[in-house]
Amino acid sequence: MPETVPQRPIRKVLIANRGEIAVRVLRACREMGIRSAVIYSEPDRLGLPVLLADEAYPIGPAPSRESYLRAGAIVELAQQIGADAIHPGYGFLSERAEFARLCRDAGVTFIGPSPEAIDAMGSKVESRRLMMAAGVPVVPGGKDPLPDLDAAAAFAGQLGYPVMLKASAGGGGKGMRRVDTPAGLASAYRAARSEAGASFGDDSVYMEKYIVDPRHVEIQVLGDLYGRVVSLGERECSLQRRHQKVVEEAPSPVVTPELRRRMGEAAVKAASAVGYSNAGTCEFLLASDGSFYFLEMNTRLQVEHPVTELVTGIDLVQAQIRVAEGEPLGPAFDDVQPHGHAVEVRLYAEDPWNRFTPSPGRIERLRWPEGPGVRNDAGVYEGSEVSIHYDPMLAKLIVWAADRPRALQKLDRALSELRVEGIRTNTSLFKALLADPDFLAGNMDIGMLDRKLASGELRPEAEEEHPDLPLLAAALAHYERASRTGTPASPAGRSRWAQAGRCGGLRGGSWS
Ligand code: MV4
Repeated sequence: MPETVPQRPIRKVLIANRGEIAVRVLRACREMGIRSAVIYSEPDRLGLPVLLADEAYPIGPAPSRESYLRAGAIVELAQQIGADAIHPGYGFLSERAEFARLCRDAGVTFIGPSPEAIDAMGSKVESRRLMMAAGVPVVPGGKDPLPDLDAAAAFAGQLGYPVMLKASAGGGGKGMRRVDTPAGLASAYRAARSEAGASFGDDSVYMEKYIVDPRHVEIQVLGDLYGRVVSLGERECSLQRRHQKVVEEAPSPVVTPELRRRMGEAAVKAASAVGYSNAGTCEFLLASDGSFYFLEMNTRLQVEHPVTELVTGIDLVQAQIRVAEGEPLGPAFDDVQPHGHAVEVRLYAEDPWNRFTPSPGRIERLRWPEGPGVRNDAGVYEGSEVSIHYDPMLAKLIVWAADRPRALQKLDRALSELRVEGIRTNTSLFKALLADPDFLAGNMDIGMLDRKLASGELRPEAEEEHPDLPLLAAALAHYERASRTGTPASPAGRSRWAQAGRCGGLRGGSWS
């Protein structure tokens, strides 16, 4: 029986975020009959969340510090407008224990884990220690920060090279150094300490065995307020560029039902060890021999949550709201297994062939992919200004099909429908990946994308076919026929390209 006092009913949610995730959350609210309110910064005043939410409140100028990170002002706003809960989305305030604590103190439900759980998973050495005690496999290595270089050398000798130095306080790759030989240790040790100090205000580092060419596989968990935690299966997230995920999929091409069960069990143990509730993700390194190691837990909803939604049929945002309201996880969450295959690509306003330079500006024309099995979680629309102030992710394109080859075909088809004019996007990188034999075979590791980008093997040929060539040809054929006969071409054209040429190309647009 539930022991915790039920939370207040959630009738209105304040969404403390922007872009596609604010839209994602307000959609869940509307489907549940819950009012949604968003905050917005000055450059976001015409953003999609403002257009779609029930209520919208200005929160400050462009810099996040003066807008989306104003924890106190956001909680006060929630109280003023009578919001029962705050959804933090991802990034911004989503993993700040102080913010969750402010919400709690103000009597506003934080749609996420407790501040204690966020804190427990926030420190690398702390969470490692907790996980070891709970019997969750972690990468072989130290329990404590290294006191000095001599201790580092001794410990590396024990572990065997290569080793990895990591910031005790941090995560996400800051203050991290790979060391291959004793000769490289001193400089790596100094560099890791100084980077850790600059990034986290704590320059202590610890050491792990370096895992060579692993995959990044993460497990989605969900916990209720009564101590029940379930696994919703894995996501394969190995395709990353400099720690930025580019493509994610579920299930992983290499995870068997048996491995899924063991990784799920480890993730549930990890979450349970810190009294976790709400949605969270346990990141693992999966080595080529099938061994896996807990890395860290992300105590928030993640960008790539839709692939899990598509293979489980569970609406994660609705589930977050329900458990935050005090609803126990029901039988629908017993032994959830993936069905079919989902792939997500992150569409960015950036030039993948020019050092991924951001490409801000106005989206002059936009045609989204549609049709069977295609989901588009976008934060922009035709006419939107993509500002330099925030992450340049425009949308997430997610496809579902019965199996991986069909999902990749569907992604290819969806990308062929996508047109964005006015800014550059990374679409051609996805096209290149869809022609890559390793990606098609599901052979990937965390370094694969960076290696392929460095070698230039993904770069498309200069004389690659222009997607609108058929349209241009149709327009040309139309003019030629018109000039031969002296009359406009017949409206009943044989080819759909010719029709398209008449309908769009001849009016001055390059595509329709
Ligand atoms: C590692 C590792 C290999 N061995 N630890 C990168 C970010 C941080 N979350 C942990 N990271 C890694 N830790 C050991 N002992 C390789 C990485 C790593 C990585 C991990 C997940 C996803 C992408 C990555 C890219 C480079 C390195």
